[in-house]
Amino acid sequence: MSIEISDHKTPDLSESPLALLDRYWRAANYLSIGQIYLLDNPLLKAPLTRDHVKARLLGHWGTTPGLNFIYAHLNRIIRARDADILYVCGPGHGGPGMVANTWLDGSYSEIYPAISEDADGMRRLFRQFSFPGGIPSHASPDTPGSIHEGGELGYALVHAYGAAFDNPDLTVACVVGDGEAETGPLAASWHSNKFLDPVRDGAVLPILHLNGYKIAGPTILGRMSDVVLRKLFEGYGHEPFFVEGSDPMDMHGQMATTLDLAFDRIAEIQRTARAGVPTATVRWPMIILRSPKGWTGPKHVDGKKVEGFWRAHQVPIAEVRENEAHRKLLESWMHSYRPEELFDESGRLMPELRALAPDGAKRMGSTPYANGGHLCRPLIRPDWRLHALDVPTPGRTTGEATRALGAYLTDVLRLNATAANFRIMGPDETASNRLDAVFEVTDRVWTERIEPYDEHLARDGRVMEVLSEHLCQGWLEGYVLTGRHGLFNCYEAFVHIVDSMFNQHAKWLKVARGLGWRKPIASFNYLLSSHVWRQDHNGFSHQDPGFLDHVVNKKADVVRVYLPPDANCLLRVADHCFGTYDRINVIVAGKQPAPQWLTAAEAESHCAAGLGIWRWASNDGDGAEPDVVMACAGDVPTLETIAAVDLLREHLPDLKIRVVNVVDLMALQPDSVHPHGLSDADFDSLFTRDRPVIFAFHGYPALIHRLIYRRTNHASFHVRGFQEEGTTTTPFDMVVCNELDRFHLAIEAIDRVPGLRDIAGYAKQAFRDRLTAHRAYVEEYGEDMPDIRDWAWSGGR
Ligand SMILES: Cc1ncc(C[n+]2csc(CCOP(=O)(O)OP(=O)(O)O)c2C)c(N)n1
Ligand SMILES: [Mg+2]
Repeated sequence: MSIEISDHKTPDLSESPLALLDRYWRAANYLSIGQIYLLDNPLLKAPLTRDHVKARLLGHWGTTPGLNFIYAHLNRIIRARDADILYVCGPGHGGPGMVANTWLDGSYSEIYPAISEDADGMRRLFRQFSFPGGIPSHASPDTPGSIHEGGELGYALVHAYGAAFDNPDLTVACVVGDGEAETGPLAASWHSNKFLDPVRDGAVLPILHLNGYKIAGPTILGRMSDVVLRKLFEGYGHEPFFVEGSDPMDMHGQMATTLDLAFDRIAEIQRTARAGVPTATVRWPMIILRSPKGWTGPKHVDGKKVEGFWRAHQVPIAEVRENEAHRKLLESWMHSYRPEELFDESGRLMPELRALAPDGAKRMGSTPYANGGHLCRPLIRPDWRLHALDVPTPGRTTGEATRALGAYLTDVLRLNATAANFRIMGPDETASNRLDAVFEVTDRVWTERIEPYDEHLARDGRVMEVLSEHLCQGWLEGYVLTGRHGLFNCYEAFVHIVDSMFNQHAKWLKVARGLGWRKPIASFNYLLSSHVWRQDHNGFSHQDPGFLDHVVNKKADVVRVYLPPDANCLLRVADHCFGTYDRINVIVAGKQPAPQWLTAAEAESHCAAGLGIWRWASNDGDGAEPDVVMACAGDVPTLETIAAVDLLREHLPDLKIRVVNVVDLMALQPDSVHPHGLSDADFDSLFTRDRPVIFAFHGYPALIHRLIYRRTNHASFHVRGFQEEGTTTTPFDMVVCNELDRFHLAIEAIDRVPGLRDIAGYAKQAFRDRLTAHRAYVEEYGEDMPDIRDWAWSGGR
């Protein structure tokens, strides 16, 4: 077994600025290693013993020295230029580096006073890392200065751009791992620069961390020559600057010069653009930092290459407790940073090093941009009732729910134009989802060439359309995390593309909510339109309501799911969502002309309750229990339910029917599980304790069972929803294919109400006949039967 430690050139202690900066970097590296390894003896004043070392060695060294190098140099830039910089750390597994740096600049101890700026604080800092009861190993919400956990790789650059939009004074320094750069979302993210307006937005400085390796192999970009890399990134619209090597002092020199150049370029681009000088396509600078993975760590361990290789990725010397030789090697590695030159007797950072870090809110660990709630101004919301549709009688007028929302959003954009804190993201579907009224007051952001015949494209638009759900999601995450508001409108089926990003944002919110120092941020709002039931142009590939199943896995505190049955309910729900914080709101609403049910006043009370009996559609109002509850959630299931009730009331006038509509899906869960949940008593009052409930649901039926399985009447719930049957067919045929249509619902009611089956044979047969007629008609004429197309609720209010 053998080990070699990298040579550190001893800087001349008469100390040039860069030699001082090198010392600062060594301090961050020392603290990073301490976090991975040590329980005690933080300053190594005593010989390192077994008991000083953690039993389980967890963390990532390989990326960390590079992250620390960048951090130290950004500190210099902030001081020199009084810059506002947010550090987004793509390889978030380098958490020890982020934590070390925020401890060095004092931010950490201000937030967590127990981790004080002395030897005892350093001991606690080391101990807590990746330790039960302590902090996680990544740049998680616990980490000051972070808006980006970086656990699931791929989203660094898109978060950085989201943060930079509408923040003209901010520069986001975004470190992208070269492995991370192989992910789909990151690969798409390079195009974000086409959506950045140098006049009203801040800047993003991508720093590609080309340490050559991932966990266990080389990276694609790492093996490309500089010539090829330059072409690649020029193609993406960047001007790449290379910083390459391993000699620390040489690298400090290169990095300082290059960062100065990059910040000069950014300033020049912004100055020119803000002075109104027309510019050709802007070429934003970026840095390609080619440095060894595990830089300054052991070169070889047990004869195997570590520094400059993937073996440096996690814990480079593994058997430190059991193997005394390994322990000695760790000790000499840590001593190679010469802690006595970095920290005074009491464990405080030497004052000349502390002076290198910025002060107050300029510190990257304390910037308010990384704690967006501090900057968040409530969205000014118009009165949604101004956009409400007139509904004199339920089910007799038609309207397009999302079109009404578009008009409301237009007002939102107008009212918040000065605050410049609201954006709408979507993969090319704003108009298709019928939100196009917004183009009366804004445009799509576009900084590329604009042709005279193009429509609604402008550098300063507030609608962001790119055919990448990853970018839409990530931009909006970055935007709300830095204190703004927005809406992501998406086809329902394709929002699955960001399942995983949704997960990560939900996890972030869950943890952030438990940290008193993180201020609430605006909720992330989804509008899922072009939903499963009305994919008239597209068919099976576009028919999938499963995002809801995915969403409800997450902590009840964080997620809300709304299924407004008509336009007025959609307006009320959306308006509510825009006033909420620290949540993910998912709204599913159709864009097609559909019957309208509730007046604005009715929508207000119905949506406030989350669910309720629709008295006008029910006939059990005489105090007796109903024979059957017809329940529904979602616009199309609501239509089919009301139509089924119409049929049942016509054919079986003595049947006592109660109609319950559910807008807020989470209300179905018990109040012990979800804050919006109904008490068991209230649930039983609505759905009865033992009457059959025919539930027509927008999504997969199992989800309803999952939400209500603890309820008294669960055994009597018969849920119909999407059965994975789909194609390009008529709207009514879609529901028939999935047995969610009015006839199947009515037949189910007959089958489930005790005694009814025996006396309702004629009605049942009539309904079956209609289904047979439907099949023949659609296959003959390619559209729904006239009595289906023209159906309207025959009752009143
Ligand atoms: C999406 C995703 N896939 C896989 C992983 C597992 N993983 C963690 S680190 C890593 C390698 C990262 O390499 P790179 O981005 O080059 O980071 P660095 O070399 O700076 O550590 C992988 C694959 C992950 N975190 N996220
Ligand atoms: Mg790498």
